[in-house]
Amino acid sequence: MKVISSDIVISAVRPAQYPETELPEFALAGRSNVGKSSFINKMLNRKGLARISSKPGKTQTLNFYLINEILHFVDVPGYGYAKVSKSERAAWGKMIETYITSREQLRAVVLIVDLRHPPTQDDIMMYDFLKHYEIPCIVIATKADKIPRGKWQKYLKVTKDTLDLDENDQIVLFSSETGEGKDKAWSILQSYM
Ligand SMILES: Nc1nc2c(ncn2[C@@H]2O[C@H](COP(=O)(O)OP(=O)(O)OP(=O)(O)O)[C@@H](O)[C@H]2O)c(=O)[nH]1
Ligand SMILES: [Mg+2]
Repeated sequence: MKVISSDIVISAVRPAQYPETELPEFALAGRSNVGKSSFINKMLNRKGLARISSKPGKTQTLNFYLINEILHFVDVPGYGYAKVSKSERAAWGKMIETYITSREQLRAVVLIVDLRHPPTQDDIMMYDFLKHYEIPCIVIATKADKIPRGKWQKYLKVTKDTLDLDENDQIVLFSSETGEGKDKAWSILQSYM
């Protein structure tokens, strides 16, 4: 997809703040600091649109991005960040659950995992949560630039096996540094629109 326009629409914490449209929507989920915001920027060819940080926990709200006036990406705060209080964690869980289970135009969740490491317990929980609610899931194994090309398939298999990936779910090897996987990711997203 050729991205002509992209802009943040709103940072929301509750449903009343979600944009009132019926445009197809894709939400980004993943561990804190895994590269969700970087994925968005790469897909949109926008360096600083979604805020990136070397510190985990940068994204705190549901950030809606409007693309080409025809779809939304929703950047979601990451999970698994240790320095978060119990009550903050519970509030996060509630916010995500409300969004994922109530948003009708949500076409799929893009689950971002780190290709370098087997998916964590939290990643597995998120994947199983999506399966439970029958939300289509597209797995993006990012930071591929940190692994030699010759080992990609081996690492990809570990990712698939650890998540116990469903045959119907697609997985894309990705890098926000090099743009690897970008075209494939777009064509999968478009197949859900
Ligand atoms: N080498 C490399 N670094 C990456 C890649 N994607 C993200 N990073 C780096 O990983 C760090 C975290 O990236 P973010 O995009 O902010 O991660 P996030 O998942 O949005 O983090 P939170 O908002 O805290 O949940 C930054 O230092 C990025 O530059 C990638 O594909 N390759
Ligand atoms: Mg972020």
